[in-house]
Amino acid sequence: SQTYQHILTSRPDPSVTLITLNRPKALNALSSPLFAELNTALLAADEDPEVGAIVLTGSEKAFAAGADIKEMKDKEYADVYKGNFLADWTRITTLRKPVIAAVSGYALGGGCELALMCDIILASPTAKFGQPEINLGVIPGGGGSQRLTHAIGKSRAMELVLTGRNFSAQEAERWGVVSRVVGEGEGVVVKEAVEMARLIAGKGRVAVMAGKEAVNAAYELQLAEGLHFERRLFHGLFATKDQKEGMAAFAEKRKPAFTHS
Ligand code: CO8
Repeated sequence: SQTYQHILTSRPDPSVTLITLNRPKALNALSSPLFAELNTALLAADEDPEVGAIVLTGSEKAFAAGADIKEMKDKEYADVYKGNFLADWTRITTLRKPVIAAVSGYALGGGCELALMCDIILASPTAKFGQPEINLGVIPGGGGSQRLTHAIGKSRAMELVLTGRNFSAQEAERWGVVSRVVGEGEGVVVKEAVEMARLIAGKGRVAVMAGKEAVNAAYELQLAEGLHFERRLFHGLFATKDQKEGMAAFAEKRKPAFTHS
């Protein structure tokens, strides 16, 4: 398997890829070299037929403390515009398989935005989210003004983006940013995220992909179009072996053996 400098990859279960951001000295600050590796690892996991779900995590101290400020500080407008800076930092949103973020410690700026790009966020009680870009004379550049506003509403998003204050795991749970806060303890959030990934990977993968597509459509489409899209995906699943197996297994009072086809 490939070796990386800024991330670690492992297979805690044959059906799950775990990607760990690994720049401990910089609190996992997100740099261009890190994203190049992250994108390679994400794409490899998305294409691996053995893998059904992906977990993205950082360290106990930091999921990621934002984009690498030292890499950014001397950039000029013409550089970032011509080079389309950040354009390839959203590759994770194009994956077909579910990605679960397991967040401990700081998830600030681009770190918060990267978590928001994932399909599900689980948080440790130590998680600290925030969009502190305003303190650096800029604004969020990776969806913080958009995905966060969708998640928590205008007034809260406005407060966070304009004051730059952090918000706690408990606030994130109350506001629906995270699906839940797990129990205390080192490694607990990663363990729970891997367990959830394993559970999802055991479902029919065609249905899982369709479910992800359908929920994501709720962010892009008007209600009538979204409902229509969902209905068509639902109809389409009757062409799969997994639908026949899933419903036959229920009728026969046994566990389904999905073949992802
Ligand atoms: N960039 C570069 N280096 C960083 C970053 C960062 N974002 N965060 C921390 N580091 C480095 C520190 O410089 C320090 O390095 P050194 O030891 O060489 O001085 C090391 O990590 C440890 O950090 P601290 O000593 O500061 O640790 P503390 O525990 O005292 O503080 C904090 C932790 C509060 C998290 C603090 O490090 C901090 O405020 N970091 C910056 C947070 C921030 O402003 N983030 C937003 C960055 S801008 C951004 O993210 C734009 C997003 C663009 C879109 C991205 C799309 C995915």
